[in-house]
Amino acid sequence: MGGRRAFITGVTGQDGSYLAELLLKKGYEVFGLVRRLSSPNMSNLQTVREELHTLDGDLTDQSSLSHAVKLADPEEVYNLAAQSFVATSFSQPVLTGEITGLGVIRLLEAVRAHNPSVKFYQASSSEMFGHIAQEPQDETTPFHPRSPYGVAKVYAYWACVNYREAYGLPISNGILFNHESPRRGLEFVTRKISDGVARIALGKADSITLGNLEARRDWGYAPDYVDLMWRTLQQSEPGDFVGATGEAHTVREFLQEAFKVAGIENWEGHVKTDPKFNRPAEVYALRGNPAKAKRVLGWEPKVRFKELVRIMVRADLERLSKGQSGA
Ligand code: NAP
Ligand code: G4F
Repeated sequence: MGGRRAFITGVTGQDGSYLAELLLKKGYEVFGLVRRLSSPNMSNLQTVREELHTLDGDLTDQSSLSHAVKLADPEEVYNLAAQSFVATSFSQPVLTGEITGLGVIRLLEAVRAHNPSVKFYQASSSEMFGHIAQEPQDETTPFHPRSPYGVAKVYAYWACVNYREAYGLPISNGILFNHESPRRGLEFVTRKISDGVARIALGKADSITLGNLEARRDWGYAPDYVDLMWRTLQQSEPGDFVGATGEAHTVREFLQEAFKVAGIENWEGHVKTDPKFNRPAEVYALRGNPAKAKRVLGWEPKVRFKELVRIMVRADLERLSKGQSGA
């Protein structure tokens, strides 16, 4: 008690849970927004349950956000909540716009009314680059989103820039490239692969079915990226920062490496493809240039591709061999 106060939306998600751990270790008092679900989803918060203050609320409900911000009375706000799965944004585009786009304006309004000096971090995304205009992408690369999710993130990004310019609020965007971990949702491709490969290795499944194996991503490790978020809000001036490894690999390469970690040869026989996993518009390749984050924030990702794959496959092997089926 008595340390700096931070408020995290999306605290039950991958990044929110790692960020809560990081801030608690730094001595912050941490408040996390949790929405009501029919089955509570607190599995990522096992390490912080005792210390974390949870507050009820939802990014689609203005009054709950205003109330939560007032109760938390934070110096730093990290807006990580979103409908974050690109494929679902095609089947639920309006909901995605409500949460991932308009939800940000609702939270900005709650913060502006409560205390305009609060430092605000927005979880912007490399999905905004979409149909890429240059390689690698940095803070100056134009946006061309390819999904309702990407469109909503562009709206949210510009809302943050606009509130910074219009009202002088200390708002920053982290434009983060894909980052993964054993806490990644099972529907995202890296976790679908690490979970699938572990099941095959343990004799619980025979194959994995995927979409586009040639898609290329700049994959990093989530705990490295929450450190970037914190560093961003320690600056005296707000700004926008790309977080990336600078290295890109295909889904096929991720598969190859994951089967290697599990000691399985002839991996192609265990992989099927189904066009139902293809997207109406695909982001074929993303690779970031994190030079500004390195120069200004002193940030560099520690975990690289092969180690990331090893961490994820080993974690799923361990979880499944203990007979735990959930994430
Ligand atoms: P995630 O695991 O999907 O977590 C999303 C969080 O948002 C969950 O806590 C979820 O709560 C919450 N949420 C969803 N709808 C909500 C609503 N209506 N009201 C309040 N909370 C709501 O995502 P992540 O990977 O940690 O990513 C964190 C943020 O960074 C997201 O904004 C994502 O779009 C962005 N981002 C992620 C990456 C990446 O590679 N991971 C890269 C760039 C940007 P429930 O648990 O209740 O569902
Ligand atoms: O793992 P993905 O679903 O992640 P995606 O679409 O890159 O989005 C993630 O990263 C963004 C940052 O750029 C975040 F903003 C966003 O919130 C999310 O965290 O898919 C990665 C690639 C895609 O090209 C997809 O088409 O993998 C390809 N893929 C191939 N087969 C598949 C599959 N993706 C999924 N989810 N499932 C498949 O079976």
